[in-house]
Amino acid sequence: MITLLDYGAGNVRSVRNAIRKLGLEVTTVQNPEEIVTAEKLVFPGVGNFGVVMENLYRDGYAEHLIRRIKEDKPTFGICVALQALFEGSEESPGVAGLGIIPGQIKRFDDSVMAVPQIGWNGIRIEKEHTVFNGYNDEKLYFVHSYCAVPTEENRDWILTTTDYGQSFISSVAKGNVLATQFHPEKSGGAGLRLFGNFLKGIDTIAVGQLSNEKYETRIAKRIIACLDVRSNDRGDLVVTKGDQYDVREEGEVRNLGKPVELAGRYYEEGADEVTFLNITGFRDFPLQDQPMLEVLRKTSVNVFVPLTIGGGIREFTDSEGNHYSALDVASRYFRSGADKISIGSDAVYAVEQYLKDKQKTGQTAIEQISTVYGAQAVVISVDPRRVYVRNPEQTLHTTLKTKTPGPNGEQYCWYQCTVSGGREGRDIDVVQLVTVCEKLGAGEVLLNCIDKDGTNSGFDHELIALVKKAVSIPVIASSGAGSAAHFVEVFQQTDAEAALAAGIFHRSEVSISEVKDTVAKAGIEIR
Ligand code: 1PR
Repeated sequence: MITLLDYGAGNVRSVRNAIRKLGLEVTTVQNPEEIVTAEKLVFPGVGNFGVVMENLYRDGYAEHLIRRIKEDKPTFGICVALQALFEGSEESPGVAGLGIIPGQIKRFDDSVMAVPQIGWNGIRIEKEHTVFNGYNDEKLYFVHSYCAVPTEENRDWILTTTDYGQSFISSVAKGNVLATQFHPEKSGGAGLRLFGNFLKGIDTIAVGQLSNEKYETRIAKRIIACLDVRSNDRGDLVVTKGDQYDVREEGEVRNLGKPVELAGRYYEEGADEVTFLNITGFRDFPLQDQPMLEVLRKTSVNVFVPLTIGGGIREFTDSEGNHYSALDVASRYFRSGADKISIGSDAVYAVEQYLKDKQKTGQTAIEQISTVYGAQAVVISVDPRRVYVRNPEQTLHTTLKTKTPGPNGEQYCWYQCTVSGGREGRDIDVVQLVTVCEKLGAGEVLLNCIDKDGTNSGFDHELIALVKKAVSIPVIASSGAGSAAHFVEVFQQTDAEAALAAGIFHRSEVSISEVKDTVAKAGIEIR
């Protein structure tokens, strides 16, 4: 029996599902004393260091955790739980950590790499441990902006280190206590094996091999499968796909499959992440009949890679006058199995307001959600469309000189942001949108392109390069993939951290494993 400490931290459902998948039973801590008495405790942590610590102190958990760890009882900490073992964090100055391991948690340097680190990276094993039994140098999933730095004082705790612009501590262990910065419950088969080794306490002589000191770990480019979901005219929830956002064919909504089944297939094929976009979420309130919550709950039972959900993340008042903040809506998604939420239309409105007032309000969905769950949990989904101009002076917006001239031979274009699934163009450009969203606390950009969507003609490299230059958060290239070679091109010609596709995967034209093989053969780091 595994005991889970659930104090309202992010996606605890996935941790619970992973434990069950390993054939173990799981119970949840009901009162603080159980933290000390539990046979094996899993201590997950997602989000902001200060919020996590506040919850631990508020519920009287902190002192019991310290006691448990000092008594060397089997404990597995995940992500911010690793950070909580240290004395404090730059993320929340003045908030004390549990103070078990010497040192402060520091922010990654965003002049070197995109921050947060989001994706699959390797580990360098610094001391032998049975948890690595059967571990085969696979990459594991990380998502964080802050990290623990190796020092002389904490050396006896270091189990693995990882490189991301610098070397950081990717797991710690002493006696029966172990904590990982990566998410075993989101790291596919490799993560489950590692998690199982600890939780089942396999009595094994085989321990993980120490890594060669010179071995450098490298983050992989991610390949993401995207499922645009909506109800068809018969009321069934289906995966659909548009051509330049038009999802109807002969009047009917295209039906390319069932969301949970397709997500399962992509996981098996090696997708690094799965994204669901509720494409009518801007007009229907997604918590009304809860279909997307159900999709997440069911998907997360068998899919152990990160899940992102978008569509309809905004505040809402229903017909009975019940008010839901964007944070309420996002929280429901996180608790149903989402690791990240993605905001489309509401981000555009928030940026318009910011450009008008020239100041933050603290009230936007981006700010509210990233304050509680961390920037890494907030993705901005951008739906831009090209607007061609003869010369840059014709507009106040940021233009670029394009290699694909407009219908009347125009050499320049800017990218207009849209809302409501591309139906309405607004007077802001993509550079304004992403730079302000980053300031407000977004942690990643999902960069669609209406002109390219469903065309199979390759990604819009000019757009991607423009956005990459404007922000230091990771960028997911999206729209237009028509072959495995297009993924190679986008990674060779831009610095995008990830590439996403929909149509080619749904129509089984190219499999995810084929894409990954092709990208790997081109010498690009891949999982
Ligand atoms: O505005 O916060 O409610 O979010 C709505 C979300 O739904 C946004 O993320 C928006 O991108 C998405 N959306 C709305 N309408 C559509 C539509 O297609 N009619 N889908 C839509 C966006 C674009 C991508 C697609 C890639 C790759 N689809 O997600 O998956 O373009 O496609 P491809 O590989 O087939 O070219 P809100």
